[in-house]
Amino acid sequence: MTSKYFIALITLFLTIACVQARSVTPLDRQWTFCKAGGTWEAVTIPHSWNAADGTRPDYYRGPATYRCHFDAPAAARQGERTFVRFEAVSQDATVWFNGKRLGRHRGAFTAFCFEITSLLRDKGNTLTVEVTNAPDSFIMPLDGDFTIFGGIYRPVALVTVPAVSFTVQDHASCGIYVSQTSVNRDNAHLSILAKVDGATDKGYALRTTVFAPDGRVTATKRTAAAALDGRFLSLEQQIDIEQPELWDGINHPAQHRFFFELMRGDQVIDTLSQHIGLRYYTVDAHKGFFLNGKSFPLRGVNRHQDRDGMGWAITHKEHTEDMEIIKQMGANCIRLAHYPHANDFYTLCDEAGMLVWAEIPYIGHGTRHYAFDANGRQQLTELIRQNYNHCSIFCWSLFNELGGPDRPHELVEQLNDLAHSEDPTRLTVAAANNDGRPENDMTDIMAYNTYPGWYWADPATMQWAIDWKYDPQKNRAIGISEYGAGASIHQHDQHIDKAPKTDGDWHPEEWQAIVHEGNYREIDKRPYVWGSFVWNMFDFASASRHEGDRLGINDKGLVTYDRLTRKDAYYFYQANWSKTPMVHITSRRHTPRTEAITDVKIYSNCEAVHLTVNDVPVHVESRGLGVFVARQVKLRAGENDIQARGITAEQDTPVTDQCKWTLQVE
Ligand code: GCB
Repeated sequence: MTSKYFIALITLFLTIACVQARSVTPLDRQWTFCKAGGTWEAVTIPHSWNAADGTRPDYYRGPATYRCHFDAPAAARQGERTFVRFEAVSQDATVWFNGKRLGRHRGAFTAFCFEITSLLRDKGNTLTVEVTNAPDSFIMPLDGDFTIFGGIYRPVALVTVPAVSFTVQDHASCGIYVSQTSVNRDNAHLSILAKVDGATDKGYALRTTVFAPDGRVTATKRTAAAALDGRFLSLEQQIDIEQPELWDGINHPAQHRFFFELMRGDQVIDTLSQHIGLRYYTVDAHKGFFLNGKSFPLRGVNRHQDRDGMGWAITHKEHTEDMEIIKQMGANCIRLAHYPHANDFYTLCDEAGMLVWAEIPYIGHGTRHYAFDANGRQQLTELIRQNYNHCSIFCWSLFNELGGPDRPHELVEQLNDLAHSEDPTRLTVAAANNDGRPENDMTDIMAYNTYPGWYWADPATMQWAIDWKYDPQKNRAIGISEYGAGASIHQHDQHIDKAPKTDGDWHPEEWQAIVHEGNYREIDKRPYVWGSFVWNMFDFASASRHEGDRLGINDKGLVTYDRLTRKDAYYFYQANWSKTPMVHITSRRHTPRTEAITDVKIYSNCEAVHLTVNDVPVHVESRGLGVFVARQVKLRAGENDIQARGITAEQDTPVTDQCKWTLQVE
C-alpha cells in the first residue's frame, strides 16, 4: 500500500470514528403533557395543545407542562458533551432537567439549546418544559391575523458532540457560517467562519472539502485557527471554487456539498456537512430581480405553517406536501410569513430552488419597552444564525404592517443594522400597508401588502396600488408582498362583479379567481416589481375571524386548509407559471345549477383549448394570461358533460379536464 492510500484510509477511519462521536437522538416519544389544572396525557412531539381548538375564538392561551422520561441513549453515554435542542416551543419555555433549571427561551419560532452533560444519568432522566402561549407584551408578535398555537411543535433532540466541537451554542446555529462574499460564473469566493466550543488553546484547524453537484471534489482547504478569544475559538477561512455550477432557482437548484472537519494535527475532532447552492443576485429598482446575472422576476406565494387538525405541529410529511403543491403551481419564490419557519422547510426550498423571503414576527405594533426590543433583536439574530447557510434565503424581513404611535422606526433602524452586521451578504426588506412612515424607507428593498378588489376598489386598481409606490426617479425597489381574496370551495356565483362583504359569510370561489386575474395582469406588466407574493398559498387558522364558510379561518388560500382542494385561482397561476401542459375547467364544483346559459372559463398554458359540452364543440376565445372563455354556453336539463382539451404544438397527447354540471329545472 502506498503511503498516500494509507493516509487516506487512516483519514477515513478517523472520520468514521468522529462521525460516531457527533450524534443526534430524537426525543419524540415518552412525553406526557398537562394543561394548567388539567390531567396528564401521553403525547408525541411535535405536539400542539391547540390542534383541535385553534380555529375557535376562545382557544386555549395559557400555561402547560411537558415531561419526558428517558434513559440516556448509547451515543450520549459514550459521548463527551450532550445538549438538548428544541427546534421551537410556543412561545415562552422554561426547561428543567433532573430537577435543575436549565434556562428559558422566549419566542415561538426559533431553536434553542441547553447543555445537560453533567446532569445526564444512564437511566431515569426527566426533562420538564413549562410553557405558555399566553399573550405577552414583551415577546414578538403582539399582533397578527393568525392563531398562536401553543406547544412543543417542532422536533426535540439530544445532540452529543466531542469535548471540542463546532459549537451548538451560538444561538443554536450549526456553528459554521458560509458567506457567499463574491460569486459569479467564473468563481465563487466564500468566507467561512467556524466557531468552536471547548478549545483551551488555538491548536486547531478547519479542513473544508467542497463537492460539486456531480460529486467531484472541487475545492479543499485547510486553515489554522488565528486566535482564541471570547467564548469560542473562531476559525476563518477564505475559499474559492472555480467555474462553480450555480444554483439557479427552480431552473437548476444544484447544490454543492461542504464537508467541514475540525482538525487537531492530523486528527479529525468533529465533522459537519452542509448542502449549499452557490448563487448571486441583485435587485434593480427599475428592472426587478436578477438571479446569476439574468432577469428573474420573483413570482410566488406566502405560506403560513399550520395545517387543519394539527395546527403548527406538522412533520416532514406535511412540509413536503406543501412544497410539492407550491412547486406544481410553478411559483419560483416563497415569503415564509410571518415568522421563522422550520429548518426542514428552508431545506426543501434550497432543494426546490425557491427564492425565500425570511421574516421575524414584528407585526402591527410594538411596546418600545427595552424587553420587547431586545426580544426582537434576539429573534432576528436567531433567525439569521440558524438559517445562514440556506441558499434559498435572499432577504431578511424586519416587519409586517407597522402602525401606531410607538415610534417603531427606532427599533427598525436597530434591526436593519443588526441584520447587516450579522449578514453583510443579504438584503433587508419589510412589508408595509401605509405611506409616509420613516420605517418604510429604511430597508434595502421594500414591499407592500395591498388588496385591490378585496378590501378596497376593484382588481384592476392594482395598477394604481403599484404606481403609487413606484417612483421612476427614485432608486427604491418595490415589490408586492401580499395581495389576494377569500374563497370558499362550497360557494359559487357566475355573475359576481364586485367584492362580496369581506367579513361576511359569502365568499364565492369565482371572485377570488377574478381578483387574481385582475391583480396579476397589472403585476405582470410591470417588470420593476421585483417580487410578488400571493396571500396566501393555503387557508390558515385565524381564531378571531368569523367569515366565509368556516369559523376561525382566513380563506385567502389558493388551497384549502386540509390541502385537499386546489381552488380555481391556483390553476390561474399554474397556467401562467408552470411549464407542464395543463388545462383546468373553473367553477367545476358549481353544481347543481339553475341557469341554462353560462360562460365556461378555462385556465390553460396550452396554445389553444378545445371545449365540448355534451360532445358538441363550442367556440373558445383566448383572453391572454392563460384564460380561455366560451361565452353563453347552453346547458341541458339534467347532467351535462363538460370536456376541455389543451393543444400544444409539441404535445402528442393533449392534456384534458372534465367535469359534470347538473342543471335543475323547476
Ligand atoms: C395583511 C396581513 C396578513 C393578513 C392579511 C389578510 O395585510 O399582513 O397577516 O392575514 O392582510 O388576510 O387580511
